[in-house]
Amino acid sequence: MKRRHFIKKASVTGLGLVTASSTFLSVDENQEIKNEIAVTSKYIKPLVIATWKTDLAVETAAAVLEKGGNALDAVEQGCRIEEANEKGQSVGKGGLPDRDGEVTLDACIMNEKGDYGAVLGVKNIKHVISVARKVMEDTPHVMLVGEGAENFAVSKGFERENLLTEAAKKAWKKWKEKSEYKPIINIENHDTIGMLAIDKKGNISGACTTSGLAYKMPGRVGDSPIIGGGLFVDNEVGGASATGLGEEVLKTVGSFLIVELMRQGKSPQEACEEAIGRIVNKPGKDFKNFQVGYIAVNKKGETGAFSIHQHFSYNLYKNKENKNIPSDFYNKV
Ligand code: SD4
Repeated sequence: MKRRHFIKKASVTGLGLVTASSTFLSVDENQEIKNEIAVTSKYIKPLVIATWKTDLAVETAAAVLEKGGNALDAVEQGCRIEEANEKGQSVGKGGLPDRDGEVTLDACIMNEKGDYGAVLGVKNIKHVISVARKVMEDTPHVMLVGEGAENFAVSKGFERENLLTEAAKKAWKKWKEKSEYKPIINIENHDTIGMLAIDKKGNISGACTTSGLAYKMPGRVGDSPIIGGGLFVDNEVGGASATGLGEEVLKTVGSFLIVELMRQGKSPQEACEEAIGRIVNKPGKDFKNFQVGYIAVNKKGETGAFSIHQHFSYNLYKNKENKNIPSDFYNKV
């Protein structure tokens, strides 16, 4: 395959260039491609990137941006789609409950000024991403937890509702027969949405919302609502978001790490790969049974994604096209 032809194919199919290029090309050719990509990385704003197959959420966020809306509104509106989707078992209504059968939600949001708001372990309120935004905008705090967060939401006009759907209850009852707690790669972890957007003015915001790990211990909180863990945005540099086993993301402060690596000059792809490396290269770390996936975008609109195992994917809206793209991954054996 001619090199130019190959570049075209990689971008058309959306294959991770790093996988593709390192499979077929020599080191020098890789460098040439990187240079070429850097030169041709001009894109038409806006841009949206989100974890997993989240076509409608990304389309919704993109529609906000195309109408001239700001990145913060876009990520909030996009995440609300997944929170309302009862089929998604890791976010909002329909999310799988904790060991005791209680659905508890975590969410956070960051704007282009570096402001942050989060809610942790919230029951009975579906649109926790919007509650997180209210924490950011209407309180002097950054995090509210449990009952305090729920009461705050109600005081702001959010309605209480039962988040445990029949399908989720059935799955929980089945799980209770054995009550085995094991994080399962890509099964219980396939819906948490982390979303990053760049609006027409070039400002970046991000949001992340989840019901956390299925059948978690009551009170357990993962990375998703924690600044620098499940999400980090710096409008000068870019943003990153995480999905998967939150404990591993938190121990490496994954999203903050990615943004800082980009600040030091790494591309979003290189930064995501290094952040996964920090997890899998720990001495004695057995990463076979858990998944972590990252997405990132920089100020230039270049994006990256990387996971430990296969089958992580992300949606990217760029140059007016919304595509679901398989992520490159570490564990090739
Ligand atoms: C957590 N990172 O609570 C979340 C789980 C997740 O899709 O990503 N689920 O650890």
